[in-house]
Amino acid sequence: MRERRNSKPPCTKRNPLRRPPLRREVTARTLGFVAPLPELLSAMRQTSTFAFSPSLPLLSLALGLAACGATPAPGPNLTAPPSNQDQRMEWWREARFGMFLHWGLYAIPAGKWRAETNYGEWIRDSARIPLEVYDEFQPNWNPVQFDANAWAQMAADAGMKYVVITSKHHDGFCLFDSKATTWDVGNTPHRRDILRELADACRQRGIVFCTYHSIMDWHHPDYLPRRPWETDRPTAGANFDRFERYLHEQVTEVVQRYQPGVMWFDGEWESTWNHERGVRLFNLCRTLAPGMIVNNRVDVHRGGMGGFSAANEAVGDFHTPEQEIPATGLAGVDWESCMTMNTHWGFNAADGKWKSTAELVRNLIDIASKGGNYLLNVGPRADGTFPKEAVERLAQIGTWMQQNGEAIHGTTASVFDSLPFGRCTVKSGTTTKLYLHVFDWPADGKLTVPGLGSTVARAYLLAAPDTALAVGSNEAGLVVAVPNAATDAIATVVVLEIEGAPVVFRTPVITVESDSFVSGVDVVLNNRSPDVAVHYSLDGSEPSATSPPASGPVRVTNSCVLRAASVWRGTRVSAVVERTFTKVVPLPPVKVPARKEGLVVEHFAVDWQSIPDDRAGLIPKNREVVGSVGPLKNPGEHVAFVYRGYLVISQEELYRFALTSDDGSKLWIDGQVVVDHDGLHGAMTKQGAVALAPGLHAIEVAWFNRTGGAELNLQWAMPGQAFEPLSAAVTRH
Ligand code: H79
Repeated sequence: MRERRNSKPPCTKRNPLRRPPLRREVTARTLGFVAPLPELLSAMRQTSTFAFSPSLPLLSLALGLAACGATPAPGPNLTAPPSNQDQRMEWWREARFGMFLHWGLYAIPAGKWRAETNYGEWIRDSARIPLEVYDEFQPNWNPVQFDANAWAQMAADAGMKYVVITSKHHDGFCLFDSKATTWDVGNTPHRRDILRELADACRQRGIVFCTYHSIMDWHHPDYLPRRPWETDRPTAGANFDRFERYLHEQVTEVVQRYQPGVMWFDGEWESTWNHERGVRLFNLCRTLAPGMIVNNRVDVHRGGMGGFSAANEAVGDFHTPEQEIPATGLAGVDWESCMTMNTHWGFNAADGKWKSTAELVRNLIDIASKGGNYLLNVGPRADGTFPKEAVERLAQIGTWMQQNGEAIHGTTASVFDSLPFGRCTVKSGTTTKLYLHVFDWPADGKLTVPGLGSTVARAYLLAAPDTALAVGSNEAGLVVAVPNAATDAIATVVVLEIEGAPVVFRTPVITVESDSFVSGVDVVLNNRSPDVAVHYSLDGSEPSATSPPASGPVRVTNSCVLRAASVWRGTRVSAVVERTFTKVVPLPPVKVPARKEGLVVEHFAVDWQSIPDDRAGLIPKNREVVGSVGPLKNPGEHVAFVYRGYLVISQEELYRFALTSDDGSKLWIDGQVVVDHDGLHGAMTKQGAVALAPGLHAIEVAWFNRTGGAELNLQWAMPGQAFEPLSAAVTRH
């Protein structure tokens, strides 16, 4: 439904990542520590000086050392009962900043194959390197300069609180010595267990060690599909169920041996992966380590690189926008933007397009100000060193973080919709701290903060907390007297301390199921700020302090333009928002004789990229009667389904429809397009609405899948009610 915040009115469906955690039987296994004791003891030996370290709550807990008086800092407690999502996410939300590490055999060609120099971790696929040729990299894996302590120290010095490393990327090669394959570091001249060394080095520095594990696997014989160009790799005998067992076995190895704080899946979009397999893998993770965080790519519902599909049943703990920062964050869910430092994930020797330190730090600030995490990538060289450009940038980021880390770690999203000079992060408590990250320093020494009603108890530069700054106000807002020059060219942080929750003059947000209605519609007006009221008008007049206040949902029963603004102490303090509401006349029923229950669905073998207007002449290869539109079971590729029949309407109302599909789909009622969700895309949901009079109404749904993941689901809802699938009882043919 909502691909992004601010797109459509929020639907009434539950947010996928806000769903109550899966309830599973609590057994000794789910609560017990899953690593065998010898491993634990060896971990203890290797980190014995850290027995009291706050970075080891897991060990402390498992071995009963908590009684020694150490207060554990936030960190994953992987054995914690799974019930509390806030508890599970606590360390991760505090962290805000982590390091992504893409390292594997692809670092050896360093992006170059024949004349091309633009490859990365996808090199085997992009350069079409046959398996037996790619296999030749394995004996050449010998990163003699690999120093896990140096890596972990660079992450720590940059202010990063977690590290996510590729236990396996799409090429299938494992950075740990797996019992399930020889396609791993254990079978190289180097032999050292990269993950073990890095996990230990991270824990010694209070960094949470995490792993990236690709579902897609271009090496395992049972993985399907093959790359389209791999015509000489036979698929006969390949068994994807057996691959799934291999995947589970390896994930179990990784979790039990290295106890990652996050399991970061990827490569989930091919046709063989589906929601059921995603749920099984997710449940495996929850069983192995109930406190471990799992990203949304375990399931098939990410809905494009932005990753914000509202599929009801999707599992996963956080969303994963890739190479982008969502314009206004992702409302109401945990999210992390992963981004490269240059333009490649894996090491590419020819890539000179490095982002500046200023851009990287401002990305971190921007993301934190929107309530997300920043996972910044490094692609180490084959010899085990970081590219010098990465080393420099990490050190420079560290310099900024050393001074300003307080304004990032443990903060939450800005309370302002936008600020003219930069960004804001927040630390709440009895005293709330607003961290103003100033990108554009005011030349006149006056920093204006529009829209803040709170009284500021104290203002200061984070770099000079002992010098109080004078605070005044003018008609534009609050004004802080700041030095004439910024202390930091990247971002200078000004701190405002205020008592209690901040009073902010935000423009009201209108939340409503639909802009059209039959009998009436409830409109929620909210400016998300305490002490500031929302006043509205329905007659086109300018809303002011004398207009009625919205103390609850406003019921609209006639066509009108609703206008609303925030009012504080008798004065309008925000811009006006408006929305047009239309009373619609329901479509009359169609006159057809009595019918049998269900819809007719016809299956076609076609190669659509969009739904053609002329579908009448197509010859179906199959036809059946069904009670609902989706879900589908292994529908295959290059297929289209067309559903036709009638809907039984018993109540005159506005009916909302939510159409989820991968690829495109379209819904017509009585010949009118109600949801146009056409085109090639991943699993996403789109809504539409239509007013219907009692009786029968013609319904048609067309859907197609070209290649890859396939999904279709149609749900409908009456005003104020939850979406539900169609059923045989309300369909006819
Ligand atoms: O590991 C790095 C990349 O190698 C990996 N993700 C990061 C963290 C990556 N794999 N593929 N891609 C990035 C790009 C893939 C894009 C697409 Fe799709 C896959 C386009 C169509 C299928 C996923 C599903 C994105 C849109 C729909």
